Amino acid sequence: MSGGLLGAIAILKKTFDKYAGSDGDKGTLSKKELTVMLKAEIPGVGGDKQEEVDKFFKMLDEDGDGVVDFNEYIVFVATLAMLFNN
Ligand SMILES: [Ca+2]
Repeated sequence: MSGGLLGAIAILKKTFDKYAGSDGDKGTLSKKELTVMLKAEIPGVGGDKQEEVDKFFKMLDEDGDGVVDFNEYIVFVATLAMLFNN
């Protein structure tokens, strides 16, 4: 799988796995993992400020269970895509 839309999806999954696997449950992003991901992948969105990270985390963690799973992450990526489209 490379290039095109499927390639993009594979990259999204790989990116999630890379950060989600750094501590605890490999299927979810903790707030710490999300912070690292924001800083590395989307510099300039406020990953340096704890309140910005908290805001992002709250936005991503739709079911409020304290971790971001793959579905919640994909919703976030789709939201980013919509922002870029405007
Ligand atoms: Ca969640």
